[in-house]
Amino acid sequence: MVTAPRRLLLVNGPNLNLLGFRDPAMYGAQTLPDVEKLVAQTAAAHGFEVRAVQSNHEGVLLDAIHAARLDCAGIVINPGGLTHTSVVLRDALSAVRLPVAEVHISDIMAREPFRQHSYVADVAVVHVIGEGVHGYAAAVTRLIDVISGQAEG
Ligand code: CA2
Repeated sequence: MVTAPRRLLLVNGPNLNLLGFRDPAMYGAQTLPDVEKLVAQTAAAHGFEVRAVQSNHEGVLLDAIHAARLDCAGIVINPGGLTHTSVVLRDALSAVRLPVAEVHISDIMAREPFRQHSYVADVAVVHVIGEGVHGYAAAVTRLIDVISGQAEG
């Protein structure tokens, strides 16, 4: 029997390094390190560790996603603006065949029309949208439920 690794990859896309420094009315006051700590603590409560990556460069995100197939059980991702533009990001997530949780801090369905389509949505099994930064914690819990269900099945 092969045991799944108890590790998640957390991916934050372009501009999310600015969390807490700009636009708190839209994205809240917490910083990216706050988000990464919240995700790590939530995962640790379920016995999982987290590898976190944030980049403003699409290729760096693709490389991190590809590497995850070797040692992660699932991916939590807020692709930022790439959500609405990136076929290559979607293809990478699909290719690694890991369960994916898509997170958006804001309610993209209530914003501009160009934000209302996600290229990632149908390759993700968990979607948490518009719950603020706490949505990341909900995504971790729901993703670990999926992973645990797969392990039992
Ligand atoms: O609501 C989300 O989480 C988004 O993924 C955030 C993206 C946006 O393009 C998506 O439509 C929805 C933007 C991330 C930029 O983050 C900033 C944070 C602070 C200040 C400026 C940008």
